[in-house]
Amino acid sequence: MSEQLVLSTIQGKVGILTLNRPKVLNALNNDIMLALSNELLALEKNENVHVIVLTGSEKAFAAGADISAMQKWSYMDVYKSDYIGGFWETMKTSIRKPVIAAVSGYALGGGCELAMMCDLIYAAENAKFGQPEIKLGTIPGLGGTQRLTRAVGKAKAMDLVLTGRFMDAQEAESAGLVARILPNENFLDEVIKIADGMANFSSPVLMMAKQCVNAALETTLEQGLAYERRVFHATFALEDQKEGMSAFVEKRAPNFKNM
Ligand code: CO8
Repeated sequence: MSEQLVLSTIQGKVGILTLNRPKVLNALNNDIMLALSNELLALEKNENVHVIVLTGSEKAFAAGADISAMQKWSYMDVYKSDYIGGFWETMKTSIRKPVIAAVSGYALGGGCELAMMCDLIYAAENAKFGQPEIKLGTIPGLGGTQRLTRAVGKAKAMDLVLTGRFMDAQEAESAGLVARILPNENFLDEVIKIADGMANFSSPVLMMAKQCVNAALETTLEQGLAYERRVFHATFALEDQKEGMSAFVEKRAPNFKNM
């Protein structure tokens, strides 16, 4: 039987997807990206899941696109493949629940780009980020020059892309790529604990909050503020807003119904 490329498990209201090509440090190819798309869509449809965590192994989140597969590709092969570009379409249009990248070890090339497609990144102390494509005679092709520049600014993005050097977790956090660093020990459990905290809030409000933060990168400030205000108004149509504010006033824990 062929190995499952992406493992999917559910803990409480958190769906956990684990990239599973450990022998090649989770190098990304068409099959693994397709499997990841399918598993993400399944978790998105599952009403019991409120937050999704995407992770790899202790040694590697993902060490990039599969170089052995790409080695002999012609222009037409690479033009036709666009496998992770297609994956981004799924993330952007179909996945409304928050997706957390839990990065332990290497997140390089397409691996770093995959982590940046998620809504936020938590890094283990041993995490290493980079866009080393320059060493292979090519450039980042899945957002590395764009999302990295937005996350860490032009100077550092230029430095990383032109030298191909790796950035450790500390540097990635101070540069703004990573939301938090967590100890290597029990790293995934700690990320799941944080995800579980989010997952106990109202699911529709989580989705609205994610959508608004993401809009900040796509709009002018005025457009973004107007959009946020409209979505803020919309939360007042939810029972969960009534419940959240009533619970505060009545000094009790809220019981969100996700509606
Ligand atoms: N592709 C294929 N195999 C890989 C990859 C990869 N990206 N990374 C590691 N492997 C394999 C190695 O070949 C090795 O296999 P084997 O045991 O059969 O020799 C195994 O994984 C373990 O790797 P190492 O022995 O090299 O482990 P080390 O601990 O010595 O080194 C590194 C770890 C530093 C991560 C090293 O493996 C490395 O530099 N890897 C390549 C990193 C890289 O260059 N990534 C960028 C790839 S290009 C890319 O991502 C472009 C994205 C755009 C794609 C667009 C598609 C349409």
